[in-house]
Amino acid sequence: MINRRTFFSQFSVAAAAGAVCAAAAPFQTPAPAAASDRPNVVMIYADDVGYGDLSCYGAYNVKTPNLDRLARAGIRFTDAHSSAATCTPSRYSLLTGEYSFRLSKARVLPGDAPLLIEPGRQTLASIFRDKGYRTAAIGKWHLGLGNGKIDWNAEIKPGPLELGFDECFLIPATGDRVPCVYVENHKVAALDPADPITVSYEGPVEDGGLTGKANPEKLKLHPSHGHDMTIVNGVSRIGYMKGGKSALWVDEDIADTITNRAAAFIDRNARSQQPFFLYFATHDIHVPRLPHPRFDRASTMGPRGNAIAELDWSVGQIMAALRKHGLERNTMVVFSSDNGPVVDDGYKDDAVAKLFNHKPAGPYRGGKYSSFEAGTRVPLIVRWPARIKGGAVSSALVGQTDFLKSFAALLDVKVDAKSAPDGANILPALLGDSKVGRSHLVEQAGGLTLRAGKWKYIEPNKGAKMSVPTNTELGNDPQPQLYDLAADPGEKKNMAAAMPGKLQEMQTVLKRIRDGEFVP
Ligand code: NG6
Ligand code: CA
Repeated sequence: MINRRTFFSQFSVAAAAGAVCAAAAPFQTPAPAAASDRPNVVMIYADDVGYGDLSCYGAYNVKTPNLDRLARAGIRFTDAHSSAATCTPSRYSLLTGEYSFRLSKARVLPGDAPLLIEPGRQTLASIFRDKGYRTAAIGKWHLGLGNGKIDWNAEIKPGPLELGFDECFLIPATGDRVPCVYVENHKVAALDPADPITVSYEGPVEDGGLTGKANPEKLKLHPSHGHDMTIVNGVSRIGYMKGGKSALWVDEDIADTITNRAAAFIDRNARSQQPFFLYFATHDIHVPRLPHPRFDRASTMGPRGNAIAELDWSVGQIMAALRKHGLERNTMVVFSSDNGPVVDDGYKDDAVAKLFNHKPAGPYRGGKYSSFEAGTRVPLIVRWPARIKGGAVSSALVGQTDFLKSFAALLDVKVDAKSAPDGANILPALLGDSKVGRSHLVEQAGGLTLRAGKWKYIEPNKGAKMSVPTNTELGNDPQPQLYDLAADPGEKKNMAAAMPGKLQEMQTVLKRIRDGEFVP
């Protein structure tokens, strides 16, 4: 380990060298820099991208050259997991290192929910900030804001700034939930005080605008299920709002807006030679899928495929921003997704009809919302040329819940005894030094599932077997399910009856974890 002073001087030398390169020839590859133990870290967290949605994971009908390059220069993980099969709980675990099932409120949140994470708690961001990094959250948040009922026209806090981020520029919840405005630090960006915002999830707001339900003729994108409330930019949303006209986002520009913000954050810190942690949470490829029209022909799959291409473009822009400053080699770039894929998630965007031979979940069963593997098995790519040998594929079992402890290990930060109770330090796996990650991992969808090596146990659950609107096999069954993922990655053969000993072992471990024990 090098000490902090050595690190900062190394950083400065590398950054200064980069700055010179940038002035002379912006895209020249800088001279190799030694790996610092405190690299810049950019975490690109995509939304609803399935295991099979990138070309480096076997996608058809869309190409993801920037992500493929990332994988070629880094490690591509084949058994990486979000903590849950939906967004809010996965993000909760990513930032806190705690399994989301422990907090019953950690479910898909409405757009006016209070902040889920307790301010002052150690988070993925605070460990970087405490180590002298500049930290930013840019893009989708969906972890709630404020203490109670939010007044969108006043200071909105607590939020990311109270959780270890120095700055933020947010989509407060999701693209399909009101309010359809960006929150910058503690305020709605570009809000005209003369046109205040009202938000309601209980019912239409008085004198509110048109809704998808009453005025479908005003829509440019129609809902297939739900999503029939306030119309913003020709798209009906979940929830009701009025006002804030100057602040409303344009869906087609979201990727440009947040990507430019992210690149500007990199620029600013590179210029001031300040190490940084960027949490860049894309809106792509969540619904409503309205990528910029320049991506209209980027895939043959319509908006869902084009949104994947747009996501890939964003990744390319981030990499270009790093390269411009000579920071590409000594920045650790992590790419992953918050849950598995869904094809029809509530808008008639042709995604089902234009799937052709593309398999969003790759070889896995289920998808977003599901206890089957595709619910949480997501792409994970880690690239850091100064430290990681490129072109590797790792089958280590790793969870996003483990990032906090792993980065704390990288930065040599002490994690408080109560923090990140379910996270393991899997840094050696993330850096490719070890082929092994965790031996046990809990995943959350309808109920809980436990992975132990190749074994997967899905606890009995009385929930529906299918989500009809999204056409997803949810993995719920009143009987226990046990699968051998090595022999049966598609979870077709339930071994529970044939292997009562293994079943009981899995049940016992899951109970211990549920009761609060840390089982790595
Ligand atoms: C569902 C929405 C879906 C999506 C999801 C959250 C309907 C009918 N469906 O309730 O469109 O917004 O919530 O997605 O409203 S997530 O990726 O943020 O978890
Ligand atoms: Ca999601």
